[in-house]
Amino acid sequence: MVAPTVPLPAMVVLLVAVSAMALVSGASMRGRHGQGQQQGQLRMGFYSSSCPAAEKIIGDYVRLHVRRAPTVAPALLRLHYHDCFVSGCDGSILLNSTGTGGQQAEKDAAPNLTLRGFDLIDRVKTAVEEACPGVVSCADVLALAARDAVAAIGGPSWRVPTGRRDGTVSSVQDALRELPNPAMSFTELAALFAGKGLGVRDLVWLSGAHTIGVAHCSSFADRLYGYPGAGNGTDPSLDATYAANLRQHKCRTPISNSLVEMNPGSFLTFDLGYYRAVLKHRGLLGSDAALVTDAAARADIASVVASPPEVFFQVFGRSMAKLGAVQVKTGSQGEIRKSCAVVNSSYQN
Ligand SMILES: *[C@@H]1O[C@H](CO)[C@@H](O)[C@H](O)[C@H]1NC(C)=O
Ligand SMILES: *[C@@H]1O[C@H](CO)[C@@H](O)[C@H](O)[C@H]1NC(C)=O
Ligand SMILES: *[C@@H]1O[C@H](CO)[C@@H](O)[C@H](O)[C@H]1NC(C)=O
Ligand SMILES: CC(=O)N[C@H]1CO[C@H](CO)[C@@H](O)[C@@H]1O
Repeated sequence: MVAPTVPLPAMVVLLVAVSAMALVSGASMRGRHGQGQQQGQLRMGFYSSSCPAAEKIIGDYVRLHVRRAPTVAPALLRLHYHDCFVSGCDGSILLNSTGTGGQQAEKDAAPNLTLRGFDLIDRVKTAVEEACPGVVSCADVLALAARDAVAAIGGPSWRVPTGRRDGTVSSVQDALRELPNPAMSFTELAALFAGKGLGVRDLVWLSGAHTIGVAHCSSFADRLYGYPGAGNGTDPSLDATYAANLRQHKCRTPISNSLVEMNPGSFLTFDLGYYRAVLKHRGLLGSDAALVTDAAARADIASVVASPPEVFFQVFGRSMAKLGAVQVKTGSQGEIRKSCAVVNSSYQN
């Protein structure tokens, strides 16, 4: 069974629909700065005549697997987010590094080493290829799969207009330059988001994805050990009781590779626990803690925490729709990859 989706008040649904349409045209406007190739537009049901079963094949496959392994949901959400942040939502995160002397792919960038879900996307793509060979892009498969996985654990759903084309380049250097880094300040994060056409509120709401998932100790160990200027080595912006607990139980050494739930106690439930933790200075990553260093962001978070969960679902979904349109390739740009791990010119049967 599909996990129940929370019924949204009619007004909220209307608002989401309106903003999603606005975003689609926003995407095509951004696309016009492209490389002189023919531009298209993302639109709802792009494959409705070329591959009518595509969205159902993807959704059914994802729901089946999320039921068996719910951690697939945070994994796919993170994969889609990383894909969009590095050279746009063009499936480049899915490409393997090429052989000797070849390009080292985004997949192999240090922050990406803990990404999961590649195999699942490859299998979904295979299922879609069986129905309609060479029609549906890997970028769209990933965007739809991430949405369906989050909805399948009872999280929000959002509109995913399709028509993304796949990129042919994946570069570890681009990944290191474009990906947010957990140690960035609020200003640095906001600037990075602005470079992608995303606002400060998108930064705040997309961070809400940390309500599901886990983080390796190594990604926040600098806040627990040897923090610059802190006599006891602990980042003073981290709640002291929580910090002591982490050092004693979860992350006993700075190089510990243990996993810690980013929303302790409900890391597979899309709820307000993450924002409550952040307000109590219990956000794990430096970038989580950074959110409450900005007064407006802190007020936004407090307001969502005080509201019914549907409000978080609505703002999160709206920002996800925006993220999914970042620097997309459309029209005749890019290609429709046959296998998500390799570009068409390297594809071998
Ligand atoms: C570390 O020291 C600071 C003051 O220098 C204090 O505010 C904080 O609570 C201490 N943290 C821990 C984990 O002891
Ligand atoms: C990519 O390769 C597949 C299989 O050969 C083909 O169906 C598809 O049209 C190709 N796409 C592009 C844009 O070259
Ligand atoms: C991509 O890399 C993965 C992991 O190294 C490997 O299992 C897979 O076979 C590769 N896919 C292709 C199409 O080369
Ligand atoms: C664990 C790990 O490999 N961390 C690396 C993540 O990437 C940054 C660069 O963005 C490196 O400095 C870290 O060492």
